[in-house]
Amino acid sequence: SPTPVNVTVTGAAGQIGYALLFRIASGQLLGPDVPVRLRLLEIPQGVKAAEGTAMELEDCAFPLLAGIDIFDNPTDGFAGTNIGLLVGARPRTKGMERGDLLEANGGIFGPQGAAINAGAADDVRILVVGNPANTNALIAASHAPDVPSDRFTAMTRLDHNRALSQAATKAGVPVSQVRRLTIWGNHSATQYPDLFHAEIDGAPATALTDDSTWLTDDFIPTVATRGAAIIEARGASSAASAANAAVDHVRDWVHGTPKGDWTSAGIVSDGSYGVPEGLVSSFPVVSRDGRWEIVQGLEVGDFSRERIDASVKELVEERDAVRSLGLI
Ligand code: NAX
Repeated sequence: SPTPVNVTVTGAAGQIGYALLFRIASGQLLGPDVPVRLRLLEIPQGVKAAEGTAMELEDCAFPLLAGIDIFDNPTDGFAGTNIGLLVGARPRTKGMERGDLLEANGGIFGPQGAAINAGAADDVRILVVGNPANTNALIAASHAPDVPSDRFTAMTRLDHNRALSQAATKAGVPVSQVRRLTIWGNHSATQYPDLFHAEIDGAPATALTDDSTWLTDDFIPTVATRGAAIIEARGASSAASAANAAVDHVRDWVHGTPKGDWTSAGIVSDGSYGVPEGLVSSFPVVSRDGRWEIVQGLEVGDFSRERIDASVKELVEERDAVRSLGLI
């Protein structure tokens, strides 16, 4: 039987972790023929709850689950890891300034990047979910000089899926008929969900883009502030949908994106579309042979340019802030 793939999940005892681990263990991340060995990484206070989750995972008797180990330090948590889902992060609490938030997360993602550099498998792939996801990915990558930077990604797939769903509802079609939309920039309220290259049932989505009032006043803010709307309604932040997006991201990264379509992911910029090289920004991407590639040659009109630039400006500010804090 094939060698199990080592999957490390940080923040394993949190709510996204709870929604994510069962999907990984059931085979939805890597496919029905690939056994997985889970490595749960928590802070010491989270270990007991992670043990409870591990008991439930055992109780599912998943045929593909080859083992579960629980760690409270990144060195052990990332030893031999092939896929790392970096979910645990320091949330923004009341009265916390952005600098404090970036610094607290630098204290998490710097050491995790160093542990990945020191001990992860040669083929390691990292998805950062914990916020601020783009800049946390940048911090982790900068502490892993021996790992190619294209192995560090940040999750904007939930934003992408939210946008697909909103567009499908507006067009009155099943979500499967909406293709080629893009999330640009930062996973934050400045993100830009772009419908100008989108297709509905194989044709340009002009019915949507021509409705500039809907685009500007409804679609873009609905997608960009969906996380807050979920908190308002549910009394807790997105968890199952975030876990689902993480599964989508890694599955596509490993197995490829469907022909004729693309998706969105936060990846290290090569300078495409005027996004400064080295920033972790969301782009339209396809996955081929296990690597993300930015979709090239898309025309970017003034409406889109302005919004991409605004989100990228925020990424530059976050990068400059973590640089001046000595975190990268
Ligand atoms: P929870 O607070 O439920 O769980 C976080 C878990 O991480 C806790 O169990 C905590 O003990 C653990 N943790 C904290 N520091 C750690 C460290 N250094 N090492 C290992 N574990 C650590 O949060 P949850 O709702 O699961 O959300 C997790 C993160 O995802 C948050 O940062 C959140 O903002 C972010 N999100 C990102 C999304 C995205 O689209 N990129 C969407 C969903 C979500 O908001």
